[in-house]
Amino acid sequence: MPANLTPQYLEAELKFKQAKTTPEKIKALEVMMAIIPKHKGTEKLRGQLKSRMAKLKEELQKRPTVGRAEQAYNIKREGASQVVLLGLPNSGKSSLPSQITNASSEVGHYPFTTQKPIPGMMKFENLQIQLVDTPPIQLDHVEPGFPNLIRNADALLLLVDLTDDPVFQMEILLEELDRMRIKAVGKDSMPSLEVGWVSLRAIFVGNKCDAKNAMGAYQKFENHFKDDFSILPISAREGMNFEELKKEIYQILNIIRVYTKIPGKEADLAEPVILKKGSTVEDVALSVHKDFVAKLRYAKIWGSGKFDGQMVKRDYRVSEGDVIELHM
Ligand SMILES: Nc1nc2c(ncn2[C@@H]2O[C@H](COP(=O)(O)OP(=O)(O)OP(=O)(O)O)[C@@H](O)[C@H]2O)c(=O)[nH]1
Ligand SMILES: [Mg+2]
Repeated sequence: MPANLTPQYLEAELKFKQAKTTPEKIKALEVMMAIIPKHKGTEKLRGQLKSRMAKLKEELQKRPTVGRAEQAYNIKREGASQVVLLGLPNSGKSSLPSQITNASSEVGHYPFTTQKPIPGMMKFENLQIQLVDTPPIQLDHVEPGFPNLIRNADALLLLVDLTDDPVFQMEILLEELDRMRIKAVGKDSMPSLEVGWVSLRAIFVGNKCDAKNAMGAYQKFENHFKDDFSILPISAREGMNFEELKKEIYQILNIIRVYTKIPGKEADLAEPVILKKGSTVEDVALSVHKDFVAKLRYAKIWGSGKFDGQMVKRDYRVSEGDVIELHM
């Protein structure tokens, strides 16, 4: 008997194949299991999905044993996204989170002040974004666990000191990332890479723009990289350009915020549902409750629809700011 899989199922399967982490895979598999047509022709496949799920859950339990140094690099994700801050010694990495997050990293006028990554939460409008301060990137040494922390980030802030040849600093950073098989990319380009490589969106930040001659150095730095990357001067110490920086961070994360409402009630605009750009009504349902996906019949939408309260199907792509009423 043919399996007769629906387009929704095939789409869910594609998401499963694209999932990078075990929790992401589990989430995608849950959707597949919920929406797979339940008839004789899919019996075998349903069995396979079940055992795959069991294996994934086992994998999640069986955390590999890691050394203490490596453990320090295992930063629990919190908030809408995780952004990792990278730079050479003394570039001012720790000065930034001390000012724009709830965490405080030690700031020192000497290099190698920061010895392990320190997460903090940065508020942007109605969102909390995690910013992770890190020990400096070194030329000849990488702490175990550091490459993984970077690879798993949603985006990077590459920070250079404008008082000390910023173009050269950035070239070193990019080279070190290359050695970890990480490709920093700008807003638009997501190149296809060889197996084992990851590409991560990055913002180039020139710090210490308050210092003498820093803006001259910034001009050169900007001219050198502006075709490919978003670039911004800041002063972590004096608090210059923080609002622009936060906006740039949100832009590069490739996420959207939508809001759900119950019929007859207003949406709570303080509680966004955070989704990847390109997500559908079905993804909205999944993020509210996994059982909703199978039961979902249609949604009504305010915002990107042709008119307020337009009825849309589960594969409708939602946009930033949409208000969505799910109907079961
Ligand atoms: N003028 C100026 N100095 C800054 C600025 N940001 C940081 N500094 C100074 O740069 C030095 C290093 O700052 P940190 O924030 O500790 O730098 P870091 O990159 O975390 O250093 P490591 O942890 O050692 O890698 C300190 O003396 C800071 O006061 C800035 O915006 N302007
Ligand atoms: Mg530091």
